[in-house]
Amino acid sequence: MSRNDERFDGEIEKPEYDAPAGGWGSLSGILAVTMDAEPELATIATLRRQNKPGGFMCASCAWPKPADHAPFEFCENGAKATIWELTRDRCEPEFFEAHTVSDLRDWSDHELEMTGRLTEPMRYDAARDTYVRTTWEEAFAAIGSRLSAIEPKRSVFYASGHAGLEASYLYALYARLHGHNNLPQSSNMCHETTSVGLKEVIGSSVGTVIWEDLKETDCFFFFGQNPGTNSPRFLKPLSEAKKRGATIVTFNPLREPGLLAFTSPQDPVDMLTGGETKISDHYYQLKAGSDIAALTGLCKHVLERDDAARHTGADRILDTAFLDEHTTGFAAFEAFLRETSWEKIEAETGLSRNDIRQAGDVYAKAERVIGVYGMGLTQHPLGATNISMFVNFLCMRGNIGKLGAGCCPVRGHSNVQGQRTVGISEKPSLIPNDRLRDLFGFEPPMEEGYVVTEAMEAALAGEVKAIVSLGGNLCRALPERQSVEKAWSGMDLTVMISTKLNRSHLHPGKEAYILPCLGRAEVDEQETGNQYVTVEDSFSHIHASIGHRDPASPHLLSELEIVARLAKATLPENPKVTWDAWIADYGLVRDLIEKTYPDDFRDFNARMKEPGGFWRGNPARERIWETESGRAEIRVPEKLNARGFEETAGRFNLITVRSNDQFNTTIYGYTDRFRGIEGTRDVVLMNEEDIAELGFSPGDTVSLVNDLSESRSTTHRLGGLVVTPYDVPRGTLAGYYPECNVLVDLMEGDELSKTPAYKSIPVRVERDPAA
Ligand SMILES: Nc1nc2c(c(=O)[nH]1)N[C@H]1C(S)=C(S)[C@@H](COP(=O)(O)OP(=O)(O)OC[C@H]3O[C@@H](n4cnc5c(=O)[nH]c(N)nc54)[C@H](O)[C@@H]3O)O[C@H]1N2
Ligand SMILES: Nc1nc2c(c(=O)[nH]1)N[C@H]1C(S)=C(S)[C@@H](COP(=O)(O)OP(=O)(O)OC[C@H]3O[C@@H](n4cnc5c(=O)[nH]c(N)nc54)[C@H](O)[C@@H]3O)O[C@H]1N2
Ligand SMILES: [Mo]
Repeated sequence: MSRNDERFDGEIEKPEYDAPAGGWGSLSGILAVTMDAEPELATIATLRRQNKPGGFMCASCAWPKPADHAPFEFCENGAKATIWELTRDRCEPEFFEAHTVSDLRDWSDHELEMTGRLTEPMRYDAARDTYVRTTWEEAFAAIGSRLSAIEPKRSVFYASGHAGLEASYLYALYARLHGHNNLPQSSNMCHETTSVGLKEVIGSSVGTVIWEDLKETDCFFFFGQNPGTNSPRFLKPLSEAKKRGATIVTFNPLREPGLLAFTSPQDPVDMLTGGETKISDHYYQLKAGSDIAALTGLCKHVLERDDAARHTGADRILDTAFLDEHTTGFAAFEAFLRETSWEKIEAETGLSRNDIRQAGDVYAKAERVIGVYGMGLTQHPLGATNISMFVNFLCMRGNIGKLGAGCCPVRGHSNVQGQRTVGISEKPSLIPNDRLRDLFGFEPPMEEGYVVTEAMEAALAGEVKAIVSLGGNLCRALPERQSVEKAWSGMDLTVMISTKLNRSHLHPGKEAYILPCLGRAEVDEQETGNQYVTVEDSFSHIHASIGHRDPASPHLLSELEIVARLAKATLPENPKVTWDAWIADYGLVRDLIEKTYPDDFRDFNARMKEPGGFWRGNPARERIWETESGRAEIRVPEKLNARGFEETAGRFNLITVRSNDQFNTTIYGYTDRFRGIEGTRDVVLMNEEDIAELGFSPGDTVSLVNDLSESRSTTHRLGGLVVTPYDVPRGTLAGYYPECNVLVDLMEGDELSKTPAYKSIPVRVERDPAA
């Protein structure tokens, strides 16, 4: 039996390195961080309030918060994020006195974060190469005067998906009042492929699924999303769906234990008996980047079954009513499916046609299918084509806009989707400029701003002089670390609004500030009392969040106050722009959001505390298609794989993934419990046959070299990686993000949205010289 015939439709075999996701393993995972970061007992009380009405919304991922919540409505990683934020460790001005910035560059990302919460505003002193304590007044005045001296379009205001809707709305307003649309966001590295690609084909830039659908669906298809690690609260509705008979089919090059089995830490019986729910019924390990071909195969099989049904007079397999009434382009797609041979599909995916047919049968039998995807589809040169193919697949049986069905991109940061909703966008065409004009009496800038990779390229070319970063850690998150660090330190001004120390602080511009802010679980006391903030989850539900904890330091300001005071120090006075009143009462900002986006935010202040949040609606869910054609657009893919390079001998496709002991560039520890990797992140996961063919042995130390980077000024190379045998298809390698980012080309990304190709990295493997 070939490896690709491996199925999980009988008894599930547990990978030997794994215990089910959730369960005791997840509790011990939390405990490991707990012991590291020494939380107070009060932290446990805080965890009880997480993701519940009257409490605060998790600062980790954007997975929705249900109305009917469990006693503990958090997961291993949400708990880690909270404990991490509420650490007792402090990174105080005295710390910086003892360490120059150059010295700190030798520290690991983990060590930097472990210094604890930042407590006071800091200014970089170039003469001493260290950050020194400053006052908020000095910081705002200096930053304001520096920014107003730079031509507006030479500044960039980045946001990393954490800050609430109120601060984000004001941040976007600040940029536009200043005169630019340089508002890149973390989704530029993430689901921008969805924002642009999904929008083109169904008219919605966000997913169409909500909680009700999870409860009604018969079947999930997972493409390139890893819930066990990245959205663990998803495992609960998944195992509930399984218990009522739903089927789960997964396409992923790696066998991800979190997609195989789950034990609910909320279920005492499961916990005591070790009872576990099998997650995926079928698991197909396709070659990285071959989803277009796999989806072509699935659609081809559906078409072939429909042909057979027509022949025998049985019920049609295609939802012809949906295709006729709601889509355009199906005829060309049908011709493409007939022309594309199974041989080609097998060669691209490494899967057999029988496997794909088996998955296609599951699809054809299910009445209501939810398609779930994540970074495995978005972070490729043809990421947008991946998504349009995924939509084609769903459309064939009318699986968009009906109960229990739909398209479910799983978003990353807790408010990444919401920040886009309230105006953090580099595209003026997405902004209600007329309303901004009326509300604030100014002429909004119409020149399109930079996405985040373009901003770095422009900085390298000397065209961007200043960056303000509302959260985030671009020096680690972006590709080509070597170039990004250079871009950062070449700027006139770098301003980081942060909770913890990270590498981006260590490449200061000529003038540089660290502005420490409150975390989401902390009290945000203003003139009118403790303030609520709001966030939007992956299902477009808006939730209020309020902190109860004492701030980590009396000097911290909220993100909203920092943004508003920066703006006030930068911009000329405008009677319609009342920063101080907005700082005093965030409810006034919500009124502005409602006036700017009346359809989405009707009765915002009244509705924000609804259990489960309020839904801001989605026309595509009602089968109203806000596309150019007014229909869902079925498109023919131009290629069968999403890679931007040819497969040649010795060239591998490296994908970069997350461990369950990290949140993006924040490294909690060195245990990837699910994948059975302990004590290091410097590994390259390889198929055993590839290891043997290259003449390596497990445990050897190798370098990865970007196979196409020689034509550029710097060769992208990363050494010191330990060869680790893993269940991954031949030709595909996996390594950790962010360590592998030096290997990714800054400007190699999705053709439509420019999302970096973090899952399509052409590399060759070289033996490291003996140490
Ligand atoms: N604990 C934790 N939670 C997080 C984060 C975190 O770092 N840690 N990050 C947050 C953020 S910002 C985001 S965007 C999300 C990301 O969450 P995910 O979308 O799950 O992202 P990844 O872990 O990057 O990759 C997902 C999966 O894609 C698979 N994959 C790689 N290449 C391909 C391919 O070509 N085809 C297919 N079908 N699959 C492929 C990988 O094997 C992996 O299982 O998680 C959020 N939640
Ligand atoms: N190779 C590779 N690279 C990738 C990816 C990949 O899959 N592979 N994924 C990409 C994706 S999906 C994303 S979203 C980006 C992430 O890119 P970013 O969003 O830029 O990075 P984060 O690691 O999430 O940012 C962490 C920092 O945010 C600050 N922070 C934490 N909480 C708060 C808060 O509440 N407020 C404020 N103001 N600051 C806070 C802390 O200082 C912390 O150090 O990385 C991308 N990079
Ligand atoms: Mo993300």
